[in-house]
Amino acid sequence: MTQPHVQVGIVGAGPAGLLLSHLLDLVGISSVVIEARSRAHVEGRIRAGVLEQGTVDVLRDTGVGARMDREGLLHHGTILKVAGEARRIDFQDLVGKSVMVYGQHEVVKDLVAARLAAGGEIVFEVSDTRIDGIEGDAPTLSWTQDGVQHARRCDFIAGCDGFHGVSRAAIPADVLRVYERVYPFGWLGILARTPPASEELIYAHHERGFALLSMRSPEISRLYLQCPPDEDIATWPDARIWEELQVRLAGGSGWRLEEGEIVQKGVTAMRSFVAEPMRHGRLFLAGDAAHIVPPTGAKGMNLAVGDVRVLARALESYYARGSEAALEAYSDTCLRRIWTVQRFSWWMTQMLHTFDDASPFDRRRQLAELDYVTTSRAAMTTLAENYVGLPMDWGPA
Ligand code: RFL
Ligand code: PHB
Repeated sequence: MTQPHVQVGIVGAGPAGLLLSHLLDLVGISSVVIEARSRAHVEGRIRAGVLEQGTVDVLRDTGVGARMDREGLLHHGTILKVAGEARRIDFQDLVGKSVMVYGQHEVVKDLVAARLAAGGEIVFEVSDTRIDGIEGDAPTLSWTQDGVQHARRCDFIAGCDGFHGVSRAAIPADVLRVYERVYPFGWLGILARTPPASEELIYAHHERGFALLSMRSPEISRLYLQCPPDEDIATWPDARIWEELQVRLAGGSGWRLEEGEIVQKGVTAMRSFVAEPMRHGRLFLAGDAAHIVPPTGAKGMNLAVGDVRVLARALESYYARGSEAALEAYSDTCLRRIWTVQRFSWWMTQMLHTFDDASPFDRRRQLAELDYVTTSRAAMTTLAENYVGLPMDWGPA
């Protein structure tokens, strides 16, 4: 079916694709977003929960932050717990910034609503997504919906289709370089109907493994346990999950988590991954399509926001002034920030988890690092600066 030309074809209605479409619309650039899953699925997918201050600012400044400001929970610090002893990292005191706890699926809901209210085009439940002609100047985005094939000529295509999408594979194998580290553990995550036992997130290092206390609202807790990467969730009945959380998070301190109904649970494997370059011809990768971080630093969605902000500005400068300089620089601009965040996410991960092959020396060194990072003001400042987020325009001046 022949359809009108669109300036930017966007694959994927996750945070990256939706925010890109929104930012482009604000500067008068047309886009279509195609999405493999249903609207209900993307709006209900429980994932990230922590927004950096820079992400909060982007959402607020572009008119999609009202519900976040009403319902999100502003956090001025976080707690690191080692063998039951809690030590606080005070973001406000150390770096004068905060983070917002607001679910990624809520951000997605707000962005879908904003795009539809502005007359934006989001095509859900597509299959057979194809990207052609990216090495020429008129690429095509094609898909099937309800048995009907569609094709759109575009100026550019943005691959925002996550780690398992098709965009990255459209870059020739001899051009793409991949850097990867797979961790020997995963996270078992639950959503529970119980008030969070702490006002701030608790990152707990325990000899039985890492645990994290997070939240979605004053009534809903989000909790994680380090587990084997291929763990069978069936071996974790609710009672076992609570028992393990009590041990790792409370650590014999007398304080206990309030247990409640577990409404969702699942296991996520953990990896660090970067694909370079993030641009080939007229295709630009953004978000998880180009990189994955382990969740310990709470960075995945924030990196996606950083990428699309850079891409939206580069496209704006192309359409407004005919300049390709920012598009040419897109990959290098994003990668500098991405690698800095990769380093932080890897560092938090190796510091907080237990490793089966750790020697007694490794164990003592890890405990010394945790002690240092929760005692030295310089070390706490480093953690805080990275956790609240590096400036969105991090990179060469
Ligand atoms: P997404 O969200 O994966 O969206 C990609 C979209 O593309 C669609 N798609 C296709 N559409 C059309 N055609 C195709 N062929 C397609 N193939 C795929 C998919 O259906 C999907 O809708 O990628 P995006 O937009 O780049 O966003 C990235 C974030 O989702 C991700 O980085 C974060 O969730 C990571 N993450 C966290 N990030 C944070 O910033 N803070 C956190 O606290 C945080 N915690 C987490 C996390 C991720 C987790 N999991 C489950 C991976 C905690 C967890 C447990
Ligand atoms: C979450 O609330 O889902 C969450 C919070 C902090 C992290 C990872 C996930 O580091």
